Amino acid sequence: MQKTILVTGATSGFGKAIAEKFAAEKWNCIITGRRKEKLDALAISLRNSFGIQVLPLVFDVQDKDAVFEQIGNLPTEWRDIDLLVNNAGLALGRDSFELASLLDWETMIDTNVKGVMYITKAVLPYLTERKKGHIINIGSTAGKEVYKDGNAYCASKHAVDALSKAMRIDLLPYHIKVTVIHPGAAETEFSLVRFKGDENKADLVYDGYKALQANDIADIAFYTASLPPHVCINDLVVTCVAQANSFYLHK
Ligand code: NDP
Ligand code: 8X3
Repeated sequence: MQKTILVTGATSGFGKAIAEKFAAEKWNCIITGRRKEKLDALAISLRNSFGIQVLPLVFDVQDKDAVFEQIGNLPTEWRDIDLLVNNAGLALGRDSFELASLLDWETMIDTNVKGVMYITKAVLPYLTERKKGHIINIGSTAGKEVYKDGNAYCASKHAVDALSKAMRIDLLPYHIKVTVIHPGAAETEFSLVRFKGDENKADLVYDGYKALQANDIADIAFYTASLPPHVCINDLVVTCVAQANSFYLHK
């Protein structure tokens, strides 16, 4: 039977690569993001390249009403979701605690933490009803160690780590797998967003070593989702070979 993935934040980076990987493996895809043109272009490309069904949903994961409206009213044929990937997220700024912007902090918490909670709550009825399913949350090495000037972003990813543990425990009776993947530095639009469009600052992050690529995370997500029904990878930290953790990156 053809399977269905719902991946948030599919307009770029990990989310786009994950949608492309699962589509290539003939999964039907529900893809979400705020940038409609990018989402529609991806939907067309996935349908044309892989002959699968694609449902693009444009909304902001911070908008609780929009999340429950869009996910709660999925067409019947899209409700048998096998895999939810909570990927949408961002960092904004890299400033010391006393200097960092409150608005940036709120956006990170609202997106990375509350967004994951809203999406998961909205999707769960479809999984619990069938007593099966898999949730993959995208955490970060920033959710394992707090680094200087990482404050609210690190806190948000520690929250994703804790929420993943909580989901795994509470969802045991429903046979729902919960995996959290914690990538280290990866070359996507992440740093461009973090540094608010400053390409020089963003490029510097990936200068002097080969960072993780979006496809690496997509391959890992697919492997994680391809294991037998009784096997669940709970917690997976992945960095490029130049990086040991949040503190040590050899350039
Ligand atoms: P990108 O910036 O390339 O992609 C982020 C995606 O999230 C985009 O599709 C964006 O879509 C979506 N998104 C952001 N905010 C919202 C929102 N409020 N509502 C809906 N969608 C949103 O970055 P990555 O692919 O690198 O990031 C994906 C995840 O991986 C994030 O959670 C990030 O924290 C995490 N991560 C990234 C690492 C890295 O070094 N790149 C390392 C570890 C973890 P749109 O703008 O269209 O809404
Ligand atoms: C993204 C990786 O090191 O910038 O989560 O926090 S890092």
